[in-house]
Formats: sequence, structure tokens, C-alpha cells
Amino acid sequence: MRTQVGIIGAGPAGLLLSRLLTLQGIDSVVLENRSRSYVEARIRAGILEQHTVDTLIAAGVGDRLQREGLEHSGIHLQYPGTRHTLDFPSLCGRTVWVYGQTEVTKDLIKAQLDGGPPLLFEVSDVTPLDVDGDAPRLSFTDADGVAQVLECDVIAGTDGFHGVSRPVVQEVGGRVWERTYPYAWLGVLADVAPSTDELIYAWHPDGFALHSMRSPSVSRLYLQVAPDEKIENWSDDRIWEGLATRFALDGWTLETGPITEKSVLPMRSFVSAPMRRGRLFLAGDAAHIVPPTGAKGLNLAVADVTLLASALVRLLTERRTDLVDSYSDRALARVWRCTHFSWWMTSMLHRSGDDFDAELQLSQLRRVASSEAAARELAENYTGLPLDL
Ligand code: RFL
Ligand code: PHB
Repeated sequence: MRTQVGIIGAGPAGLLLSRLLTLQGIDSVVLENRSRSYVEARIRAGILEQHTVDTLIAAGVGDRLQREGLEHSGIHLQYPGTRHTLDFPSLCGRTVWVYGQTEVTKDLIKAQLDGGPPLLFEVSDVTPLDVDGDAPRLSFTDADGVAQVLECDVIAGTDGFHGVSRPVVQEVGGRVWERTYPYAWLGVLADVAPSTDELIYAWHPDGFALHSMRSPSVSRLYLQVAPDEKIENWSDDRIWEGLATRFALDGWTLETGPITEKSVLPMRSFVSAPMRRGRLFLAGDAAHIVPPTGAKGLNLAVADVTLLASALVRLLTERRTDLVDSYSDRALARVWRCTHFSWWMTSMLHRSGDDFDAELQLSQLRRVASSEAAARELAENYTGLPLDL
């Protein structure tokens, strides 16, 4: 087997990269170790920046997003006694969209299987080989248990945080930065209409809470919990009570409904540099993780592959190396901006248990609520900064 770009991982990064390359006449093969149904059901991100939406539409996979996605013009920032609305269009001229990562993934898989390049599910033992030369290869075992080799011009490591690509890059030197946070999120999906027009990010003495949504009839809600919290300790009643307490505001009620999914998610910041070794390029969660408070992970993955796709097109059609050579630095500039923003939102909104921290957080929240400059800084970062910073 031979292709121009061998892509490891069918998450949003790998699937979108394959799509962008196809549109530029570059062929690729995507190798995914999970099943299609598993990949399509994995509940994750919900907020798309304007740039992400524009990219998906331009890539021809935005029809359902435009029909079913919910455009949001702001967020509510809450702290005791106050629910302050940030209006993004007036602050920075941009908006964001609520459209689940599951739906983005389904749309991309559908486009891929509908005449797009090969997408192989349930492969195993994927191994990048000879990445320092001009003829890298991917060895793997296909779904029938047959050993295969895919010869490539370039390999894209879009295999997420637990993938095999990052260790290959780090093997020859590089650097990793990491921060784990002393809290986690308990996330639930519930069959109930959202009780709010815009997402609510709430600071509360009991801990952070976030009211998000997936559709006019499905809510997505999160509670700050301890990182070692056992999901068994959280009955549906306890979850709804916790949420009602943390979102409480005079004259407003949290509607409840059946919880269809619940899980505890760790929070971490992680950056690995460089995002390249020879002919192996990393993109998305394979190279970096942000805590979800800034809603940046999926958007960063999209920004990475947008840069990478144009760099690979230049390399493979014009034989020019300028964009692949600058890819890692350009991608990392944005990664660090989003890493800072996600850390800042996380630090501002989660209870550490320390009363000094709490006063600093409340002071920062009041500042965002009262200063247009402070609000604009949040709005510009949340809705997404330009591709090249
Ligand atoms: P993914 O989605 O992890 O996809 C990687 C794919 O690679 C496959 N894979 C392999 N395939 C073959 N061989 C191997 N050895 C392989 N190892 C792994 C995996 O099965 C998978 O299919 O990475 P990608 O494409 O970089 O996409 C990144 C995003 O998924 C992630 O950043 C976001 O979900 C983060 N995130 C959010 N991002 C946002 O922009 N906005 C949000 O509102 C938001 N909310 C969230 C989030 C992440 C969350 N969790 C669960 C971590 C909320 C949550 C709760
Ligand atoms: C979500 O809807 O899953 C979501 C929204 C905003 C965030 C994180 C997650 O900051």
C-alpha cells in the first residue's frame, strides 16, 4: 500500500486533515484503532470557534452544522449574587457555535466514506518507521489480523494524547511541559431543554459548575469534583442538587431531566515540542492538552491541521519546505496562547479551597464584569484568535 500522507487516528484532527488534503488533490489513508461506532459516540467538546465553523463549511462538511448548530453570541459569568453576560459581537465582532464533537466526527466520517480516501477502523499495532528519511512507513495490523505496511511521503500523528506518535518525536529530543490540576469535572448529559440561553460559567464556594448544551432538548452540565472522585458516589439526585446550588440565582430555576451519561474527567495542561520529527508531524491532542474550561481543545486541533494541510500541500505539490519547516513554531505560538487562556479560565473559576485564592478569583471576575478591556480580552480568546498569531 502507498499513499502521500499516512494519518494515524480518526479524531477530528486526522479526519479533517484528510479532508483538507483531498480538496487540494493530495491522497491520504487514515488508520484508526477503534471502531466507527466507538469513535462516533465519544462525547467530548461542544463549542466551535468561528474559525472552526468557517473551516468546516469551506471543507464541504458544514451543511448539518449550519442547520443544527446553535450560534451563541456570548456567555454568562456567574459568581454569588451576579450573573453577568458577555456579548461577544459587541466586544470582538465574533460568535461561537454549539455543535457536539460527536456530530463533527460523524459528518467528517460520512464525507470520508462517501468517496473519500481510505479510512480503516479497528487496526492495531500502528508503528511509524523511518521518519527521518524521505520514505517513511507505517506498519500495522488490519481489522482481519493481517500485517500491512503503508508507504508514505509524510506521516501525520493525529492519534490523540495516548497515541504512538508523540513518543517517536520525543525519542530524539524535545521538551514537554505539564500541569495537572487538583480537581476534575463530573460531566453529565441530560434529556432536558437547557435552562439558559447562553452557557453559564459559575464560580461557587462549593466549586465550579458549567451549564452547556447540545441541542434545544439536550443539556450538558459539569461540576467541579476532586480528581479521585468516584462516579458511584454521585446519584442523579445528588448531581442535580449540586448543580442547582452552584447555579442558584433569584428568579431562575434549573430544569432537571433524565441523565443519560455521566463520567469524571481529569484536567491537565500539556505541551510537547517540537511538533515534528523529520517526516512525522503531530497535530491536535497528540501534541497538547488543555483543560476544557476555555473550550479550546477541538478548536486547537482544527487550527493545527489547517496550518499542516497547507504546509503539506506546498511540500508535496511544489516541493517547497518553507511551510513544513515553520509549522511547529507557528502551531506552538497558538498552542501557548490557548494554553494560557485555558489555564487562566480554569484558575479563575475553580475553588482551590484557599480563601486568599477565592478573593483573587472574585476580584478577577468582578474586573471582567466591569471593564470592557478585561471583557474583550476574554471574548477575543474565547471566540478564537487569528490562525497565525
Ligand atoms: P482525539 O479526538 O483524541 O482523536 C485521536 C484519535 O486517534 C485514535 N488513536 C489511534 N489510532 C490508531 N492507532 C493508535 N495507536 C491510536 N491511538 C489513538 C483514537 O482512537 C482517536 O480516534 O484527538 P484530536 O483529533 O486531536 O481531537 C482533539 C479533541 O478531541 C479534544 O481536544 C477535545 O475533545 C477537547 N475538548 C474540548 N475542546 C473544545 O474545543 N471545546 C470544548 O468545548 C471541549 N470540551 C473537550 C471538552 C474534551 C473533553 N474530554 C473528554 C477530554 C470536554 C471534554 C469533557
Ligand atoms: C461542552 O459543551 O462540552 C463544553 C462547553 C464549554 C466548555 C467545555 C465543554 O468550556
